[in-house]
Amino acid sequence: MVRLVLIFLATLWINAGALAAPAAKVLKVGIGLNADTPQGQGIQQFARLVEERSQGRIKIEFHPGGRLGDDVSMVEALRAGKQDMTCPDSSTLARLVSDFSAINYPFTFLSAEEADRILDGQWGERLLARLPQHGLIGLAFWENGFRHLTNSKRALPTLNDVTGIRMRTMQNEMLIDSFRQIGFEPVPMPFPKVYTALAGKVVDGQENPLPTIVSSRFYEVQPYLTLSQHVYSAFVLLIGKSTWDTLNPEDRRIIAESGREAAQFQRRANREATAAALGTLKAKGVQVATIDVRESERVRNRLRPVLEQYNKRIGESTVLQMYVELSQLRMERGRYAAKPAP
Ligand code: KDG
Repeated sequence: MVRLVLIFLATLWINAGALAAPAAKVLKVGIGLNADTPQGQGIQQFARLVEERSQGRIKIEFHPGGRLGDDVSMVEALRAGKQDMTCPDSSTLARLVSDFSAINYPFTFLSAEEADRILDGQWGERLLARLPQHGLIGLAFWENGFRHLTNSKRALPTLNDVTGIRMRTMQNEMLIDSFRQIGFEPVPMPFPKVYTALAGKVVDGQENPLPTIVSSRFYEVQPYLTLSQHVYSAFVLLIGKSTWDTLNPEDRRIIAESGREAAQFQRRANREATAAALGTLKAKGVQVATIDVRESERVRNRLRPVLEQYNKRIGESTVLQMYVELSQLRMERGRYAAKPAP
């Protein structure tokens, strides 16, 4: 009798296990910046949306601060199926699809509104559509922001004499060649190594959006800030294609929709952080110089030979289409967008 009761209880236990919800699918997400930055806040918003909409079927395991590697190595980890998601600067995707360099063309976007319209429109969609053949799914463009220069050697109110300044750059050939053309000594380097390189005087300067200069505490080792707004940088929220292919259509829809919705949240957070960052940097004692519109135009003309070379490498139709859409946008507004305060 006892034996029968035990068998009955064991059957109940096994059936209960079989009826229990299947284990959640865990997506491992790594980024280069800290959790409390707009990029990190965007990932946490994305995680909230995904976990809520999938009713817990999908969980996001978040690794900020470069813990899983730098932008280049994390993109390769997605392609190899060793990591599920990341959010690199778009410039690091140019090694796979050269067209991505066009986003970082110096002095191209005059406002965040222009960037949003181009990146969220057909032009940006066509760029993201080039990623699956490289093992990546681009879910949405997020915002890294307008980039400004810092250095530890001297104030730079113009860029007409930057001889001898070793400038850390992102690992993107167009940017490396552009900084060399301006007169810097470009030093391409993964982001997680930048603070130590600045502190150790391995490089003299770096360039990043103001929220990053604050959140990565570059002001501790960079007394001079030049408000140059020389490049607009976008992030791309990516999921590895091998991960994407394991998801059912409903979960793909949830991931894609949440990535696009979190883009709006992240851009707002980045613009709020940008508005606050300059005051913070001044309060930290950073000496601020501003590149004026005439100087921007002078540098832009000086970069023309480099960009003409990249137009050919990227494909002139991609670059031409970007400028056509920008001109249409500017005509719609009846004016060239004024250069916004950083
Ligand atoms: O993960 C994103 C970061 O690596 C970001 O800071 C990239 O702007 C960037 C840089 O300068 O490397």
